[in-house]
Amino acid sequence: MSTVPLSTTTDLKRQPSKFAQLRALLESKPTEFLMEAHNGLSARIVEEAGFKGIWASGLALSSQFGVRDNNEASWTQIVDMLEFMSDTTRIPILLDGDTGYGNFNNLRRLVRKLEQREIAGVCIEDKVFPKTNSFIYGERQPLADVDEFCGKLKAGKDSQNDPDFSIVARVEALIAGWGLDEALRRAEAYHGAGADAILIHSKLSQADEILAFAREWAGRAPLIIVPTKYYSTPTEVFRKADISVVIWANHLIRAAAAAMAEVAREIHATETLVNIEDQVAPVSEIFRLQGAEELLAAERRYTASPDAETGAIVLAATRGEGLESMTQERPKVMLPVAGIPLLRRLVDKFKRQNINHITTVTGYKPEAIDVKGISLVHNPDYALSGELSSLTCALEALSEDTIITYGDLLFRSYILRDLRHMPGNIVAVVDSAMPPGKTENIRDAAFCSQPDDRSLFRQDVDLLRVETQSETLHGRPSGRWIGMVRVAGEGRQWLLNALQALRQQEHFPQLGMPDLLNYLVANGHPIKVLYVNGHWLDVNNMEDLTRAGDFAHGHQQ
Ligand code: SPV
Ligand code: MG
Repeated sequence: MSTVPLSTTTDLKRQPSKFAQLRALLESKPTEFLMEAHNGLSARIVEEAGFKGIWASGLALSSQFGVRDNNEASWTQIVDMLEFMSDTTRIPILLDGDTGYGNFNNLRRLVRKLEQREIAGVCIEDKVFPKTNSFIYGERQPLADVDEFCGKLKAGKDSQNDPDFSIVARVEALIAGWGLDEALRRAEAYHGAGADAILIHSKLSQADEILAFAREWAGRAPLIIVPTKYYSTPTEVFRKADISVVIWANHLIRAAAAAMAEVAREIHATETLVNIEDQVAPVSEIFRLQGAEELLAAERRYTASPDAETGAIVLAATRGEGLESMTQERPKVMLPVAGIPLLRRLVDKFKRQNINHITTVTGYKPEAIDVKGISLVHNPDYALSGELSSLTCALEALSEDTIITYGDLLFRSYILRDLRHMPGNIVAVVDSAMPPGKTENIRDAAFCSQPDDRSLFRQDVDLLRVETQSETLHGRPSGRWIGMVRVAGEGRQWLLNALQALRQQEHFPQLGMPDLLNYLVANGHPIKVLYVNGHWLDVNNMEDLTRAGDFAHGHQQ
């Protein structure tokens, strides 16, 4: 199956040119098949179905524009659509070029424009511009003068650059009721003028006149047929008659028209989508056909900005100690601060910085989490386990650079912005703003290689350890880890390995994020420090909640 994304032609050089492919189909001894397409999507679908070539049908192209098959769409509008079809596919396209949209000179220009878009060939019919579809009063339509048409063919062949570009001459003598002899006379003349193949058309419901033509023609040049009207003829008959190419000329546009009409009627009648959803292609299938995956991969390859690639994991499983009266029915992260739940505020902060892939680990009262635009994963053991157990529930999110954060934080936006742009595979945010001499009651005390020197623009400081038992701190901490860390590049693998190792430990269910940070440092993985000075808070009790309200209103620094 092809994997060419729409609008990408990068791999086309590795296979025979589209011109050579079409020529090979025309000259193939076994009968080959072209399938109609009328835009980029249908061309892609034809290729994925396994066809080796595409018929860019004039009937289908005009009808997808909603106009008649009478050259109402201009030739440049047709060529514009062909460009989309060609960009989407690796297989060759034969354009149904009607009469060539004018005289010999118009055809010369058309051939050059088609070649520029890698359209492998054009079929022109010996009628008069503006033409009408052969199945509408075909017998009343005037045929082109043979000499004039031969001149047009010669001009087209003389103007092509690629020797494999093909020009097919379509004989309308049977359609117009001029009989077999005239059809053969014309076919012979066109072949002599340089046509690479002859398309013999018929509007009868039986294949007799086509088969008679094929017998008399006797393989003088490749022969193409369009069995729209004599569709009940077994394909084996065409093979036996040495038909080079059979064109299934209009069946995708007809399939689309029937399906669209049915779906539109159903939705209009029922005023709901519920009956139709399972009958139409899922949106994901449309994305696949458009090549959406390729663009995501290209973004990863070509966008230097971290904006496109950072996700977030929010640890939000706990009920929240010290807030029991407020958390009967909801986890702590759903407590409103100035009317907006903590988690909603956090998610908005992320989204404003284009961090849209947000995974939240739930535990206590997950049903109360009512925040749109995030993925939820559940830690069923939340009541008996700690933060690392929750984090392991969200490991899939670590396929990209990720900010891991507690769910009860409020902070100024610049903290997140600076964290994203800080170099380092793992970066922890440490608040150095502590009242002088204060070392008691510091949760998550951070010990760092250097104290915060606020006179420096960018400090290169390593985290040494985080201590959680504030009563027994070993020395004076440099600040407090605020509960937010960025994991990027190979830091993601360090973190996965550390989690894997810690899971083997018996007391894993009791471990928290500081244990993970300490394990990483102890095993030689540097954790860089981003110092901040206030401008954040976490919510652990009623007092915090009141302060959070002030903070949210911008009353507190
Ligand atoms: C087309 O597909 O536009 C053709 C073939 O010209 S037919 O409609 O059968 O004439
Ligand atoms: Mg046509």
